[in-house]
Amino acid sequence: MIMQKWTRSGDFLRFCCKSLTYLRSKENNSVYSSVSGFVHGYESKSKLFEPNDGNHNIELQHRCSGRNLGMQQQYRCFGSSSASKIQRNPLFSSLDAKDISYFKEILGEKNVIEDEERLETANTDWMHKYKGSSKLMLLPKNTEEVSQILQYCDSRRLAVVPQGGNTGLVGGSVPVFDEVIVNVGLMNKVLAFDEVSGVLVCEAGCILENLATFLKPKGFIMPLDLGAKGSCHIGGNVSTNAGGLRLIRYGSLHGTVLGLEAVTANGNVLDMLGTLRKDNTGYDLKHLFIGSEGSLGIVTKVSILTQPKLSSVNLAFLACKDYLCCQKLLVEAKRNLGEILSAFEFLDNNSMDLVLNNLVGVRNPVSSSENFYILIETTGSDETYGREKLEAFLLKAFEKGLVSDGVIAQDINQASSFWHIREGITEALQKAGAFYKYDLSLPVEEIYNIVNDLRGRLGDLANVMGYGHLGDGNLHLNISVKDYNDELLGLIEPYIYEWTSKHRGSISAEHGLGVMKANEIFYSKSPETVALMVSIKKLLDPKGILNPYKVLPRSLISDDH
Ligand code: FAD
Ligand code: 2HG
Ligand code: ZN
Repeated sequence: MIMQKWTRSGDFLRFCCKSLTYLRSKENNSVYSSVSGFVHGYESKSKLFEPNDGNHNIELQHRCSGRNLGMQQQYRCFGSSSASKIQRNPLFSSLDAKDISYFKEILGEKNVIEDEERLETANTDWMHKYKGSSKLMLLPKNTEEVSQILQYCDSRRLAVVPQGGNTGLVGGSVPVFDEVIVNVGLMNKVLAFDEVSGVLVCEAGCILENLATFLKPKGFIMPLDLGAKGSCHIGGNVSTNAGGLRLIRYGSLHGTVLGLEAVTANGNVLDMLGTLRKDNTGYDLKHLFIGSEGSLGIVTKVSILTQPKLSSVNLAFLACKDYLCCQKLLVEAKRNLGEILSAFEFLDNNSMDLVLNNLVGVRNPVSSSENFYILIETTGSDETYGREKLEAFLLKAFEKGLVSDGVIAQDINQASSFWHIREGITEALQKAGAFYKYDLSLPVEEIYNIVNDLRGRLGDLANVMGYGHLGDGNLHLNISVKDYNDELLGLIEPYIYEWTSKHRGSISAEHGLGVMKANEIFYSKSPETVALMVSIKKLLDPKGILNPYKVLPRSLISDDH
């Protein structure tokens, strides 16, 4: 009965289920067609992600218990195997006055930061979980300065943390002890854009959202988009191999980054800034720097393939009664929306409640609460085709009982508000209090089993939630708790890692290993593979000054290194 109405009517989706609306008018098209690159953001984000300019106060919540901020030994905050100690590598030098003078000479006084407030910000990660005690942040303006800094630090054996927008979620972007912070935020120029090929060449410190803004009037979009876009740098994105919301459509940065320039620990500048789609001349070494989290070099320039901004963008917010429906919907979406599918994201009811309870002005777009919610975005070049295709797809999905309720955004504001729910979960967690964060790749059919298993294991002790990039098999498993608690952590780890390993998943789908998971790499990589990684690290950074204690197991790196 309902379906008959639906198929007959021009704005049929409205009748199909109470809250499903489709009201995309001709006038709206022009606004809505400019959605990409904007709609994934939300107005409040500029408040959320302040750059490290030191002009704002972060109220630090000193939640790290058992931590000794002295120079020799520090407890890892909230990481795995609660409070495992990290020893400062005794081979590293400590800063002295001569070092500071040298840096002032090459960078100028104002780009050598010793100010306590600014250092407090730069020493603390976005989650306020990891905190170092660096006494110095350097702000180079160009590659030559980065090279001089590293050459000097290498000769003095001063440890260095490369830092971008400091939005990383595994403690990789802040010092563990007194490492010198090298933040490339002043290296923020677009160097070239080719409107024929769509290749953008820019410095590493460009903020992702600024690049999107630069491209918009030219009719292009960045091939990646993530909630932290208002602060994260393209250099940070490359160094973490960030995934985000568009990976399902445009692939990973291993495909879209065409070239880069990086400076290795001894100050060598590696010019690999090619702009070609195809180049099979020997080993493609740029890939070593994509996802190596600042452990092999500082990325200074990036060449990236951008995508044409297409005119037809539609976003549906759907409710599903169980995980099997989500799974089937994904299979159907890939089969039936294939060429226009640009995002397939999911969140469970616990995540929805968390957002509703902790973010201001958010409401559930569908009328009743359901166990799961899915966001499907389509992007194509033909407005009628895109709209009809999505409508037909949703009609079928309702008929098959895969979707129980849903809404299609009717304008840019509505689309923004839908994305705000999905992108706002990370912020909502932060507001709710303490949390343990995991970022897993798993076969899609296993994704929700781990959430259920963990719920069973933790009972009332915690609020376990699952959300993420379902289209890419990437689960963000977060555990919201009242207070950090070692006993609880003991129930979570290594359980999650073992579970993931048993299902041949990855313990880091997109956030990296940082300091949080450096010692857990074996859950996802074979000993032989890790041994080769260690050899590469030792080859490119023989004194181990770049981002120490991160990425690779400390036992394999420290002593002689
Ligand atoms: P930072 O946090 O400053 O650094 C991250 C790592 O890269 C560190 O190890 C650092 O040493 C290294 N690094 C930074 N710049 C350089 C450089 N120029 N050269 C060498 N090494 C460098 N991540 C995703 O993958 N997908 C998401 O959808 C996503 N969403 C997020 C949403 C929110 C709200 C937040 C807070 C984070 C999110 N992240 C996501 C994580 C984070 O934003 C990304 O990892 C991002 O790519 C980090 O960029 P950044 O410039 O902030 O890097
Ligand atoms: C996202 O997809 C980010 O929203 C953050 O990768 C995930 O909060 C998280 O765990
Ligand atoms: Zn993510």
